[in-house]
Amino acid sequence: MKKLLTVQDISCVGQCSTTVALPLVSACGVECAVLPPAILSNHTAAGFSGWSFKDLTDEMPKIEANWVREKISFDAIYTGYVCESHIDPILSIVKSCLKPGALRFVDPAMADNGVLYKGFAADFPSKMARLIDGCDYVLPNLTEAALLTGNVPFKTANEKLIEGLHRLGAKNVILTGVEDGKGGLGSAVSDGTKIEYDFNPRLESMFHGTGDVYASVFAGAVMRGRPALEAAALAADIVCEAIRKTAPDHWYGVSFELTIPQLSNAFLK
Ligand code: PXL
Repeated sequence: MKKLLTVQDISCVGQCSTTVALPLVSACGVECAVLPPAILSNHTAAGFSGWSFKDLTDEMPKIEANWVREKISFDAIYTGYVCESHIDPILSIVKSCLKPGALRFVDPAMADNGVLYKGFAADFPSKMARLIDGCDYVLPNLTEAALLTGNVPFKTANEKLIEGLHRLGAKNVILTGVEDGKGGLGSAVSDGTKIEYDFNPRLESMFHGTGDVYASVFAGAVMRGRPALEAAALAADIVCEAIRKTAPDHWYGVSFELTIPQLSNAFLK
């Protein structure tokens, strides 16, 4: 079994970040170790009026030192929602705890719908870019891609965003939220030589946490040997199914839990 380390917060309530990654990566048949660099009472997106935040930056080098002493190493690292103070400790773990040839997945979870999430300074995208340099897969939405590549205000062609992300040092770019002009919504998958697309019919409802579901399934599927476009298509199918299974009055996340049988079935053969 492959062993992946995910580094993103624990939002105790909210169906996002670590509480999504751990079950979904596991459902793919990949061992999922976690390093939460902060614990929040709940996520910071619309609906909640506030949150508690316990930063764990100081713990990160201690955890790393123990892993080094125990000779613990990983086949992949998958980072999600993190803060500026977490970036140097993560880069240190990348150096000390990854096996040769290990994969680096970066979901630059920091913005959506044209704005940075609450709490991030305007220059945060340039800090997040440090994680992208040398990564194997970056999975931004359109807003994150525009902020990372300096292409605001958000009217740039997808191809230019993708080119900018490769220039930041990503080997493969999975750009989400791409439209096909015919009512379809999906992702563009680029390996730097060609761009392929995966589309699904657009679902009208918008839910928080779908980016985390997408990135978790994508990382799990790639670790199980799926080519990037196939992993992207599976991730999108699981997101769509999670949205369909979420009750209309459930407002803070998607019921991804109900897709776990479908996800694990995809890895039976
Ligand atoms: O889903 C991304 C995410 C993760 N963690 C926290 C968040 C968000 C998005 O708002 O607030 C704490």
